[in-house]
Amino acid sequence: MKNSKGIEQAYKLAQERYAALGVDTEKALDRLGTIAISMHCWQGDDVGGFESAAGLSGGGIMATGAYPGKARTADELRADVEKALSLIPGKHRLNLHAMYAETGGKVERNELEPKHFASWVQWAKANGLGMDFNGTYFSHSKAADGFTLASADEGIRRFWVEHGIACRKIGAHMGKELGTPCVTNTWIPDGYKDIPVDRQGPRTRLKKSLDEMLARPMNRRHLLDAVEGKLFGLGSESYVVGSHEFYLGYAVANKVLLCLDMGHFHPTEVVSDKISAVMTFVDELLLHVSRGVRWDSDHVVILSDELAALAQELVRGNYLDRTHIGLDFFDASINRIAAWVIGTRCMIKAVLLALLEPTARLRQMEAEGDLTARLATLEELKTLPFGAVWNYYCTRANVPAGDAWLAEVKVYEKNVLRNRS
Ligand code: RNT
Ligand code: ZN
Repeated sequence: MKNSKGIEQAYKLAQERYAALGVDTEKALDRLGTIAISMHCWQGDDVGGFESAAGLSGGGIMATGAYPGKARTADELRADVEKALSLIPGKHRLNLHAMYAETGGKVERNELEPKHFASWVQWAKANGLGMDFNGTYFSHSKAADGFTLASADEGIRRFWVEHGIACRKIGAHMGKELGTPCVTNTWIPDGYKDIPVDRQGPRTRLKKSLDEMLARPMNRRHLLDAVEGKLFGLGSESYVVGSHEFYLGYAVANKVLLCLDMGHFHPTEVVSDKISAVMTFVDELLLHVSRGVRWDSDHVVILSDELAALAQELVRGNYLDRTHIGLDFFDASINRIAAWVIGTRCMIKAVLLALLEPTARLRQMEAEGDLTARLATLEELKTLPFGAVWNYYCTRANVPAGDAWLAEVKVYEKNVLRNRS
């Protein structure tokens, strides 16, 4: 897709097709340019972090695959993120985990401070990126028995509460420094592999821990707190303390953000259907855009029907301004930078598709009871020249259109990634 004249001609034709349906493509592209996607750092090193050479261990999440070239240091990870972002249209954000601290020696997680993220913040500033943040409640000796904030061991529970408090200070610092609120998310692995007798105790303790963590009010211009539930994980198949119902209740009662991860529900449940329900009761939402495949909740995001439906809900319900779109997947079996580029570009494509929908027209059909026309129109929309608009958007944003980004990733692989052992 090098021919920019061809891209422009194709766009003009597409623009006319959409205009005939009452859709202003220019308006859609301008709006699209304002939507920031929070790209997760952990795709770049298989959720390893830089605390130890061993990387990910325990916590019910697992990256599979052995593709060469993963980032081994923060500098390498930043370089890889920069490469990926250079191939993605628009201005976005970086989502960091606490285990990516640069401490220059052992610092316990409950003692982390903003200064341990100074290089990240400085780099984000230089690259014009906002940042989001996450406590890391896994891959740690104090999480070895599968319990953290819900632990019955008071010393362990306290340690993780302190970690949570530290993370909120770090998040607030990032938000203040970067001039955009830092969504600081809490996901914990706590649960049982087999059927528990006491389902109530751990949940009571989790509530207490969250209350302690969140006790100190913070400036919402700097920090937004989010909580993320899950149906099950590896090693927590029978019982997860922080279930969806638990956190939905917690978020509503405490006015924090709810995080919905697309891979965290029963396979027949869809997050797209939950948005309008949840948004009736919470002010703001964090999404972890992911793709569940059988037991895995974290495959690379593709332009699936569900991704399109998710974006449609955000646009149709006018929820974009109340939603923080974050990505959460990790695949170690393919080029990790390509994984970022594919997933992030697909998320943006889904939003564009939704912005190009003649929603008012469809709503009218529905309101008039013409459900035949509704179905017919929705199906016809699928073959409109969306690709021409997308390519034009990429060209306009000075990033490769079509599949031209892949050649750049291959060059980077040859020149940079291959030299990492
Ligand atoms: C795990 C959660 C969580 C993590 C990241 C690394 O099931 O989805 O969001 O994937 O924090
Ligand atoms: Zn998640």
